[in-house]
Amino acid sequence: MDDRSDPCRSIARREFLMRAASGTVLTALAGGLYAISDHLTSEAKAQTRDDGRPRLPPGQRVIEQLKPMGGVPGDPSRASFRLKVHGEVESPLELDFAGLLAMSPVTRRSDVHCVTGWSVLDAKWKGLTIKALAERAGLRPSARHVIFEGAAGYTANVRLREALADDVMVAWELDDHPLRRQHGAPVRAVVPDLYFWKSSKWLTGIRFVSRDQPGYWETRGYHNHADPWKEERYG
Ligand SMILES: Nc1nc2c(c(=O)[nH]1)N[C@H]1C(S)=C(S)[C@@H](COP(=O)(O)O)O[C@H]1N2
Ligand SMILES: [Mo]
Repeated sequence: MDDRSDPCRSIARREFLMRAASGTVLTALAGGLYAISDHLTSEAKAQTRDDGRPRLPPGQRVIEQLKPMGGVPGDPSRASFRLKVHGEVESPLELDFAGLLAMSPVTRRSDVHCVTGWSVLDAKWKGLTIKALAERAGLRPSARHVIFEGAAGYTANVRLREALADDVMVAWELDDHPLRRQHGAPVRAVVPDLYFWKSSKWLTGIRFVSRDQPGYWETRGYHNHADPWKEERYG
C-alpha cells in the first residue's frame, strides 16, 4: 500500500510536511490536545454517571484527544483485515472488513481512562458490540472470559459479563473519522469501563474462553481486572 491509497497515511504525511514547515506551531497545537484540561477535569468531577459512579475515576485528569500510547502496530489496511471470533462458540467466524460492515454497525459514546492518569470524555465510536458478535457466533454457556487478540501477540482478558456490556465493541471509526494507525487501525477493541490497556489495538481475534488467561500487561505487573473506579492499577 502507498500513501495515496491510505487516508490515514496521507494525513500523517500532511502533518509531517506541516510540521516541517512550521514545527513549533503544530507541536504546540498537538501538545494542547494532550495537555490536562483543568476545566474539563473539574466539570467531569462534578458529574455522576447513570450507574451512580462519579464520571471521573479517582486519580484521572481529562485531556482532549486520545494520546497515542504505542505498541507493535499491525497491518492498518482494511482490505487485508480479518477478524476471528472463536473459542467457546458454536460457529467460529472469520470476518473481513465488508463482513463487519454488513452486520449493522452502531455508534456509542464513551469515556476512556488510561492507567497513566489521562481520560478522554465522550469519544464517539462506530463499530459492532461484542454482544452482537457473540450472538452471531453462538456463544456457549461455558464461556466466562473474552481474550482480545491484537497484532504481534498482544492480548487482554476481560470478564464475559463486562465484555457483553452495551458499549464494549470493536470499532473502526473514532469521532467520525477512520481510526488512525497509531490508535489501532483498521479495527480495535473498546472497553470503556476498564483501564484502556484492555482495549487491544490492531485487533485480530476475539476468543471466548472458559478459563481466564491473563494477557500482555496482566502478566507484567498490572491488575488482572483493571477497574478504574477501584484504582485496580497494579496486580
Ligand atoms: N495491540 C496492542 N493494543 C494495545 C496496546 C499495545 O501495545 N498493543 N497498548 C494498550 C495500552 S497500554 C493502552 S493505554 C491503549 C492506548 O491506546 P491509544 O494509543 O489509542 O491511546 O491501547 C492498548 N492496546
Ligand atoms: Mo497503557
